[in-house]
Amino acid sequence: MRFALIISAFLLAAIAPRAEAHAFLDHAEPKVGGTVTNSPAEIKIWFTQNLEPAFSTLEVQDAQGKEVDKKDAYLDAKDKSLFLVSLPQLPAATYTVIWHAVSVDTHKTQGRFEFTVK
Ligand SMILES: [Cu+2]
Repeated sequence: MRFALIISAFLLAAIAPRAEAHAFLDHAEPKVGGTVTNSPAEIKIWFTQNLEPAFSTLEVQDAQGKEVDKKDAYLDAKDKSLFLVSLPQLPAATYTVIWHAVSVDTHKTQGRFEFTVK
């Protein structure tokens, strides 16, 4: 029993550093919390790891929680860590970007941020 506990402690120590390999938001355009003067043609999010497109989602909502993007979220053809969704012309307001990412190592992460069109 004690031996098993020691082994599990070693296993946990070995597994823990891999948590850093999840796909987290690296940077975005428009910037997280940023303000832009023109309605952007799309949202771009660069992740720290390549994504699995079939299970990843990217959505933009207005202040009422209504989805305003063109529902065409896609990965860049050359850079599988770049996730995009197209936008129509947006009126001046603050919008929320909501993402759920499944990285190629199958780990799930999620997050949200706001940007403002002035
Ligand atoms: Cu991971």
